Amino acid sequence: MSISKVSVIGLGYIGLPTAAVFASRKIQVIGVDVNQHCVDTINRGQIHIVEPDLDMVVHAAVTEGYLRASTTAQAADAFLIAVPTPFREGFKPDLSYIESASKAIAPVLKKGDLVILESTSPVGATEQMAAWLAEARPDLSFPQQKGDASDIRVAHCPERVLPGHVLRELVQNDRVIGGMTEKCSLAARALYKTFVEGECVLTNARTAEMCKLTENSFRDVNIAFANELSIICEELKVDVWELIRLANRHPRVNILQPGPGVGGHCIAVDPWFIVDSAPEQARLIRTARQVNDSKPAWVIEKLHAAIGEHLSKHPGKTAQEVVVACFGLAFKPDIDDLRESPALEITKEVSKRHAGKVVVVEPNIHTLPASLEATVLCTVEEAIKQADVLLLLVDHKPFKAIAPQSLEGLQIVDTRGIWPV
Ligand code: SAJ
Repeated sequence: MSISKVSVIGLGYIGLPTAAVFASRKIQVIGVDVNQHCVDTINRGQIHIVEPDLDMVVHAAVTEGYLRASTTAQAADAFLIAVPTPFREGFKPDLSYIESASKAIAPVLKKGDLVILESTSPVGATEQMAAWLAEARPDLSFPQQKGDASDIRVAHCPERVLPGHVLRELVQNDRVIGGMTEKCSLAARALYKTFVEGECVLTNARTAEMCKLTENSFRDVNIAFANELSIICEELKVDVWELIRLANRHPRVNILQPGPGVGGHCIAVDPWFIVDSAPEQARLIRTARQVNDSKPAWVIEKLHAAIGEHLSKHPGKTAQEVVVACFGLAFKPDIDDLRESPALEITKEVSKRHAGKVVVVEPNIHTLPASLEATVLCTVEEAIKQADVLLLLVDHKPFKAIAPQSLEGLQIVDTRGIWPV
């Protein structure tokens, strides 16, 4: 099949970089998004999200005429759906964005087109998408009806890029491609091979869906192991950071790092899709989610204990006079992304509960979110100068560079193990 025009539906953290990379290979790309502001921004050659170097690639793609954004679907040879798949009440996956995207592209589909679902999805979502498309276009045939002889090819190809390294990983990572039939897989591979330097490995749609969920659940379970160790070590008075360093010297042990909880839009969400599909069987995966989700409350308890300890060393002082400094709001180090961040949740809770002043250090942002209006954004130096109790939540580079002697005498809760305690 020859692909001269690609349409990417959903211009967020995955869709926009993908659209831009196709365009950088001189393929005509139409990006579609329901958000008018995002469409206008892209058509001006600018971006509405934060990702290193993406602004340059989008700017070049738009000025050279290869990338154009629109709020309505238009005809193309291949459609990539990269819309969100959040969960609703009870951790049930919400496929409504995929349904809307399917209904939006259905009218412009023509014989020979390829439709790829890139959104992280529960097992069976690609088949469901194909069913929605078939319902809207009874004049065309789909793989579930005609197998390899279908008019439309359908595949699932999950994204696996790490925020902050998206442009490099999009090109270099291996891709798992799960077609509804073999011809679907081959068509999708031909498309990705226009820019993917990694291997494109073929499988079926259900395995590809499960593969993506498995990767993120694997990480979640391993982080939960580290988080559980940190809670056990606190009870046993063992330094968990030293413990993990030592255990990792074993050639077949590689424990991840404990933290204040798991944030981001993927690792804290995707395992629930497995739990929802197999609630009886997914015991370990569910428990890992619960362990990681319970970590912020444990950190807040530790902070209260530290405030209590400070007060016991300073008789006559009241909690109102204790200044707490929270270091870091982002969901992981050296990025400015605060969405789904346990550090942000903890800081909000501290600012609500603590009677005294709360200051915040987050070197990657210039203004605090509205939910933290009761706190003050300040520099590392200002925070150390005025605070009595420091709460380290994110291991940003500038925090690792703080000289240990400047922390002497301060009460510290370090959820990342970077400061001497
Ligand atoms: N975290 C820890 N301890 C660790 C590692 C991570 O507490 O040892 C925490 C981080 O602080 C953060 C959260 O986990 O709050 C998630 O961060 P991350 O760097 O592990 O992952 P994400 O969410 O940025 O990206 C993940 C990646 N998946 C895997 O590494 C298996 C990425 O490749 C996926 O493409 C992405 O999810 C996604 O979109 O699904």
